[in-house]
Amino acid sequence: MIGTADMSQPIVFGAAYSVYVRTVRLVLAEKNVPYRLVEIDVFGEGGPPPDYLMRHPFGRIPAFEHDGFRLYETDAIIRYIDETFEGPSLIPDTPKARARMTQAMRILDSYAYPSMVWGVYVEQVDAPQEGRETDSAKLDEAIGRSRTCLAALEQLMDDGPFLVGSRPCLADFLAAPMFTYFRMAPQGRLLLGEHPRLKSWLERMLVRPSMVGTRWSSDEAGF
Ligand SMILES: N[C@@H](CCC(=O)N[C@@H](CS)C(=O)NCC(=O)O)C(=O)O
Repeated sequence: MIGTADMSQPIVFGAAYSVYVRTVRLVLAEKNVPYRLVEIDVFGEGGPPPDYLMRHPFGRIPAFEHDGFRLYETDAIIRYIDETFEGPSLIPDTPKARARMTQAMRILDSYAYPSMVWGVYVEQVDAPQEGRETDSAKLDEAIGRSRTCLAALEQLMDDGPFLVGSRPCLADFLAAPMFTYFRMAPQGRLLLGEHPRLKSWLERMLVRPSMVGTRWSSDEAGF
């Protein structure tokens, strides 16, 4: 849900194509919080607009503001949203499940994002579209690392149906945008096919209204 001018509404700074911006928007949508999206393109010529660095000194997206409170780093933003707004909690109830969620989120940030998005999707899909040759050594290495990520996440998932137990949590909304990119790459789709529990998890995630409402590419629809 993207609202119009209400000053108490949270503002998300970023671009719809961004994995991490989408995570913040998913969490807002799941909590049913109206927000404004202010377009910032960090990949445009010249990089992020200079005044954006006041919001995010590292020049990444997203940045966030609510009631004059400014924040960056997706993990901090989504935990703040979960605790501040009403709606279903997206943090598990028990210490063990919370630890598992944090573990999954660190795996996603540290290992899955670089290999599944930058290594597999960007090398196999973006590079040829941009007239650049795929770096096959980089792609091969990323495929190996992606395999490890998939195996680790599927192992944590246990019986599911979500990444940490029976209801969706922050880890699901961090993972879904990354997996959506991964699945758009032929190698990603192939690898996902070897992990049926993660594959059905993604299929369930893709039809959630929050995912449909933040879809940015027609390529992500269809199985
Ligand atoms: N640690 C940051 C990562 C955010 C991030 O890497 N965003 C990407 C877009 S999905 C970005 O801004 N990339 C710009 C760049 O690498 O220069 C967070 O959790 O918010």
